[in-house]
Amino acid sequence: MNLTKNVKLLAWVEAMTKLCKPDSVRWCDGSQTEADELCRLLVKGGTFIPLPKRPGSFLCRSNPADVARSEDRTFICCKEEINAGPTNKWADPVAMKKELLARFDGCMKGRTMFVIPFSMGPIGSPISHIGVELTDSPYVVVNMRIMTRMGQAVLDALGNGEFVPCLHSVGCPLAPGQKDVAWPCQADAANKYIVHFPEERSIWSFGSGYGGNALLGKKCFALRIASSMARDQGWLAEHMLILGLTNPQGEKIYVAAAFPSACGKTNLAMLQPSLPGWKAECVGDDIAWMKFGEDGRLYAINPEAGFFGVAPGTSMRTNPNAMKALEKNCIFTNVAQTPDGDVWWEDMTDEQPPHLTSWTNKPWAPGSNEKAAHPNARYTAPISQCPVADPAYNDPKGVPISAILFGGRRPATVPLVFEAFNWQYGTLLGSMQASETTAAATGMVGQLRHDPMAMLPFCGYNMGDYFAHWLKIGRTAKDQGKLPRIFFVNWFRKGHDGKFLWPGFGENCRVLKWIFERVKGTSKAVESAIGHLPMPGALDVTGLNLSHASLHELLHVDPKGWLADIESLKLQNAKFGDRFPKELTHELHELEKRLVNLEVTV
Ligand code: GTP
Ligand code: SPV
Ligand code: MN
Repeated sequence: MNLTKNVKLLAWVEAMTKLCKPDSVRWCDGSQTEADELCRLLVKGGTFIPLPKRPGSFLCRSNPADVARSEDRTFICCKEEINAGPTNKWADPVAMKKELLARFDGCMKGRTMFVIPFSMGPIGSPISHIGVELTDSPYVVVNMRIMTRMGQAVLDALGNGEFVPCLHSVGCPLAPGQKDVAWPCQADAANKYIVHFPEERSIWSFGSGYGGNALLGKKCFALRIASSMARDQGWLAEHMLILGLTNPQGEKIYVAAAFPSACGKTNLAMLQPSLPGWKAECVGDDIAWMKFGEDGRLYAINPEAGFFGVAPGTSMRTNPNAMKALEKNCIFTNVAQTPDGDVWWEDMTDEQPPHLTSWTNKPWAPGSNEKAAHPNARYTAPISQCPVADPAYNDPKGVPISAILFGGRRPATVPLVFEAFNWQYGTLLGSMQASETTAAATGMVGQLRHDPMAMLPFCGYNMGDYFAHWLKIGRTAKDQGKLPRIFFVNWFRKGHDGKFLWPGFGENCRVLKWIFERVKGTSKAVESAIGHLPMPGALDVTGLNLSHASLHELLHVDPKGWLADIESLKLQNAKFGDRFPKELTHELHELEKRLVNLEVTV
């Protein structure tokens, strides 16, 4: 049953049904009854295990070959290769479409094709956009129901309007009578395709059931397709958390922060401040869409309705608000199971349980060579269950952003916090971002890589043009004074002993406090070669067990390290050729000059 008269949607669903040849087609209404029914089916098929201690929650183990985003198999298919740029994998759209048509032909045999209408952003908001995902995975349906606004209400809002078509298949047709496996997917990486056609604004994903590859509203739509829409329409689609920060006097600002995958967005977004009287509230933990308002300020919405968060490391000590959001109605993928039927992951508790079933469904005990949970194990949880959800997370207007933070995992070189001189230089800093790779994508972990604005895997077009777009946003702002201030942060600087110098998590509010006071014009800074650093004493470290030496090291500017970064950056930037904005070449040159001068004085 469907309740839409959208001609384009009906025609597309019919055409894709002919292509994929599912046994049946089911339009999702988004209701609880529907979700319950699908979860029962998933339990019956062995995909889901109910979690008695967490009402409405399930554990799920993926195929071990399908645990993270497949960046190597992610394609941007625009007509001209140059428009995908040197950081994306490009393929000719016609050739790719042919290849995909062959792959999708009959790929849903023996399965149901679900039609999922979803809204990225509050239904009806002028900043929101609608997509429709077709999938043969009920796991995708129940996750999309948490991650987006989904179902009949979206079809009603869509009317005869535009939507982004998103086609997804796990790529495992079933022969008559063939028994399904718990996690169908194409285990061979070469058979996975995460494909974007930015010019026709469509997404085709084949062979993977994993989050970022399969929940197409998220990275595929809200970042890759949306970034190219944003370029055309003068707004920003970014890999950023959004949080509200209130001081003890009750004044409030909103902050957005871009950190690469598994580098601390969720944790900062739900931060429990250690400083008395300060309050942090969460609008979003992964994606921000930002547009100028009538008043000249940049307003952000979170296009998502849930968290698809990294489980390992999440605990009552590090992120109590996430732990509370996980008490019910959640899906846990690739975590470990306790003997009494609950979930566990590394660092969830100080003591490891004596016996577990690992994410690979094997007996596990402390001291085992393998991790109990996969390092990229994830939970799916509704934002409405977060005890510190910001009252405005559903506001169609969005929230005005006062500060933008860039950051990443940098064991050396980058100080705890500093502020850019202005938007143009801040854009340079964003373009210089680098971070150690994490388990969020398949491949090496812990390798330092250049990841501009935390968007390396998510920018849907030439990143040189993306930098130019950032500059244009700054240049064309109605009121330069109302642009967000830009900061750089690094919780991950390590001392000589190889340990993190900064305690992180709830203590990050000390850095946010300095940023808040910079925005309000009340905190002191010293000018350095790289930007404004907290003046000695301006960073509130009262009550922290932090030595003078550690604090000094955290805020130290190391010209040698920076100059080495700049050398490797120049090689990266050269790849963009004339698409790399000359304003940034100029900013980089000025920075280099300041650093050379600093080096001769120290
Ligand atoms: P994606 O969902 O992949 O985009 O990641 P994210 O940026 O939301 O990362 P998340 O907040 O989930 O953090 C990932 C890992 O970094 C977790 O294991 C955290 O425990 C760890 N982490 C987060 N914040 C901090 C911090 O302030 N200090 C330290 N040392 N570790 C942190
Ligand atoms: C990330 O990898 O940045 C994530 C998880 O937020 S995924 O949805 O898989 O992209
Ligand atoms: Mn992310």
